[in-house]
Amino acid sequence: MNVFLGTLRDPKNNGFACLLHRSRGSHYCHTNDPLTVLGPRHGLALLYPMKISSLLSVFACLFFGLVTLSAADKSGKPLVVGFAQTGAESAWRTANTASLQSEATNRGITLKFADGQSKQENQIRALKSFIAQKVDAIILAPIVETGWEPVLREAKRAHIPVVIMDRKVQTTDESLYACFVGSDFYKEGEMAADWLAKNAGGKTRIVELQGEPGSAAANERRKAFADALAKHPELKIIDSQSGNFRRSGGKEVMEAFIKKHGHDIEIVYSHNDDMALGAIQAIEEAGLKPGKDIIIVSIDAIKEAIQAIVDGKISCTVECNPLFGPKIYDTVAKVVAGEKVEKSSYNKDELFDASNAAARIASRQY
Ligand code: GYE
Repeated sequence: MNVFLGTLRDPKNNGFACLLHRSRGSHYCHTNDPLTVLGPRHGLALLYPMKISSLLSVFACLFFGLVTLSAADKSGKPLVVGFAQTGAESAWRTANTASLQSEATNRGITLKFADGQSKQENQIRALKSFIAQKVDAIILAPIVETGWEPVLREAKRAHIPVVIMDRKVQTTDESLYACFVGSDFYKEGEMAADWLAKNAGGKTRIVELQGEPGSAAANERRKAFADALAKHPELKIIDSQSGNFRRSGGKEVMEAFIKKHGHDIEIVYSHNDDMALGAIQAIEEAGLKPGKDIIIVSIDAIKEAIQAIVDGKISCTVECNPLFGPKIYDTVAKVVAGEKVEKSSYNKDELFDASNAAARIASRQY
C-alpha cells in the first residue's frame, strides 16, 4: 500500500516542497520530478539530486514534527476532487492539467477530471455531475467570467466547496465559492505594456491578439494594457482580435492583420505565447522578420517562448505560472477541513526578455 505521509516545506528555500510517501516499507520523497527513492537500502545517497539545504530542512522538518498532513477528509478517507478544466487550448493549459493530475497522484487524491473542450456548457455539466457524485470539493478553471451563479448555488446547497482556479468568475455573491487561486492578469498586462514603453525603440503601431473572448485572462490583459498605454500616447493599438489562445488562431489572425495593414504593423501584443508563436509563423511566411520588422510582447513564459527570445524572435514574455498543483491542493485541503483561506491568492510571476532568457531556459519546467 502507498501511504501519503505529508508535505515538507522549507519557507527559506523558495517554499521548496517535498512530498513523503511510504510504500512497502520504503520512503519516497519527491517533488514534481519522478520519484526519488529514499528506501532503507538506499539511504541518503539517492537524495543527492536535491539541494543539500533542502535536504537539511527536510530532516529538520521531520525532527521538529512540522509535517503537514493533507489529502484526507476529517474521517481520514482520501479526498475525492472534481476538476473542471477549460480544455487543452495551449501549452500553458497542458502544463496546468499535468501539474494538477500528477500532484493529485502524489497526494493520493482521487481526481475526477473533466475536459470542458473550450465550452462553458460542458463545464457546467461537469460541475453538476461532480455535485451528483458528492465529491469532497470542486476545482473550476472557468472558461469565461460570467454565467456561473446557478451552478455555484447548486454546489453551495450541496455543501461542496468550489475553489476557482486560474481565471476569475464574476458573481454578485462571493460566498458562492470558497476562494480564488491564480495569477494577477491585470498586472501581467501592465508589465507587458511597461516593458514596451521602455523598449519599443521608436516603433508605435500595435496589433493585439486577444485570448478567449469573455475570459478573465483576456479581459484583464486587454484592459491593463490599454490603461497603461493611455500614459504613452505615441503607442497605438491599430487592430485587435481574438485568436482564442490558440497557436492556429494566432497565425490566422496575424495573416489577416498583415493582409489588412501590411508594413504598418510594428508591434504585436499577444495575450499568450501560443498565439505569439502562431503569429511568428505568419510573419515569417509574409517574408518579414519577427523581432526586427515586428517586435512581439507576450504572456505565459512557456519554454518555447523563452527559446524564441533567445532566438531573437520574441522580445518579452510575462510569466503566468501554471504549475500550481501543490498550492491548489493545499488550499483544497484547508477548505475541506473548514480552515480559513485567503479569498484571492495570487501566484508570483516575473518577466523574461533578452536580459535573462538564455540564463533561465534550462530550468524552465513548462
Ligand atoms: O495564459 C493561456 C491559457 O487562463 C492564464 O489560458 C490562462 C490562460 C493562459 O490558455 O495560455
